[in-house]
Amino acid sequence: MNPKIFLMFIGAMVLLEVQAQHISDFTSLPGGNQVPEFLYPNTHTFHYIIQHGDAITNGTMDDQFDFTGYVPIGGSSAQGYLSINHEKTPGGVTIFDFSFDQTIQHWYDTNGIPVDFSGVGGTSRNCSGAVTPWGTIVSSEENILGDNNGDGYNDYGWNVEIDPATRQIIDYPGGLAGGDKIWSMGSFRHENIAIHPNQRTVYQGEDVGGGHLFKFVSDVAGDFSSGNLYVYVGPKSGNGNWVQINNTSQDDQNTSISQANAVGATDFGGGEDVEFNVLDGKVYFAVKNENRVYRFQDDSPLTGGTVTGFETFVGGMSYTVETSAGPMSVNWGGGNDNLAFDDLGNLWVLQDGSNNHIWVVGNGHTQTNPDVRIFGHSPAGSEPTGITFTPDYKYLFMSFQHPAATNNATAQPDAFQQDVFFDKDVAIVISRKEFLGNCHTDLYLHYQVTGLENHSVSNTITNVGEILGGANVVLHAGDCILLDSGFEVQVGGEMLAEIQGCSVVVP
Ligand SMILES: [Ca+2]
Ligand SMILES: [Ca+2]
Ligand SMILES: [Ca+2]
Ligand SMILES: [Ca+2]
Repeated sequence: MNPKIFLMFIGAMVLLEVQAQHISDFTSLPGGNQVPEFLYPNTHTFHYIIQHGDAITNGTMDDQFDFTGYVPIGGSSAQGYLSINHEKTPGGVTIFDFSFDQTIQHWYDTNGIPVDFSGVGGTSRNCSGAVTPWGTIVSSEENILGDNNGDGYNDYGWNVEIDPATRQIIDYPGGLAGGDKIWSMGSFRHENIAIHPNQRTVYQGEDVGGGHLFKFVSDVAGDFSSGNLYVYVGPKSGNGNWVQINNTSQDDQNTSISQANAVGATDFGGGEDVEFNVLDGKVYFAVKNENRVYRFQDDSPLTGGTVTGFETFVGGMSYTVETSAGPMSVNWGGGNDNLAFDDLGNLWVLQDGSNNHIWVVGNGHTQTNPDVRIFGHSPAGSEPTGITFTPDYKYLFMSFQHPAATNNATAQPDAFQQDVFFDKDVAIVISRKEFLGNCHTDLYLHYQVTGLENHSVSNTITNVGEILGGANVVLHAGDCILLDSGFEVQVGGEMLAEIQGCSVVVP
């Protein structure tokens, strides 16, 4: 058979094999103290996106990276925007056009532009946030300040919605002219929002000691300009209620905290991310100073109603993680912060505190039958922040906030062999090796054709393109196999190599 065709078959096998690999397929790292390097599984790789001080359009990239949101265009996993929060005062958000080159498996960020918040008096401590199903970004202010600028609204303490294409904040009817914060969701130290699939219900935690858990239900799907606001009243184990508070007038919107206290809202020790799990229909809520992630069922998402089954999902204890060197007991520690579900229902938990691990809690985990692994260790001095995925869940976007300047002694090569120093705020993309940087390991392919046993011709591929001829072929870093559509194995061809992830084992 045509050697070129046969190698295309092997290429097809690579694709088939890698499709079976999910970003959550990895062996747990051991627990441990932070080191200057970013530690992650050897099945995965990362690629540098942008660091504090890098040039962007009309200036340089600000620091204190927090929510790192990929906004797909039309559901694409290759074309979108990347939005990075700056958790500082004055705060900020920088948004990039962001696209993926399939041939060399490389993400490109261009047109980095800071959002102009001057029309709403600026922002403070843009912490976590959300990507909406309708393609906007919500950035959450983790600070509150009264109305010093005299526009009638507290100066800080709101969510704000941004169109990533224009880098403009959304202007709702009423409110301020030219752009608003999301006044109807109330004023407090916001961490993020979690949006129910009904596109009306939003859950939001308050990041302060004695903070509360809120639910907002918009009047119209995909439109945050008006709706009802509720706060959770009940135990942290068992059943409770949503109690409505006022959010119509400016005074209502400025006084969410005092209203919540007046109705006996439940206090939490620092509410961090909330996420909705589409697989079980439950809401998950990280509380950093209680060292755990809770979950509960919201019985009536479109009204107030009741909450049932409030319980600790994960945290507050030690877990046995199965590392390549055997089992190891690791304490969950404090500071569970940002959350994200992948499409298999695994909960990714970023830890701001203790050893600043990136945890993955398996779908089906319970406290009596745990399924907990450690995906990564954030570099010394930093906390991991983010995170979001592409819609195909092959790529994870995140940042490291405030790494130690002394990490500059150690370079780590990324998927494109670029030396990265984790010594200042940085955003990265993480993936399995086969999906990023074009498998930067050499591949050795061997095949046999009936009647032409043991071809001894070898061929080295030096450029991206089709493989022409040769029985033994070595692919080097940066090489690429292009497959013809509709390719099939021809009579006489026999497969003698086994594909394992990014490498090929010759029997
Ligand atoms: Ca104001
Ligand atoms: Ca307005
Ligand atoms: Ca926070
Ligand atoms: Ca946070």
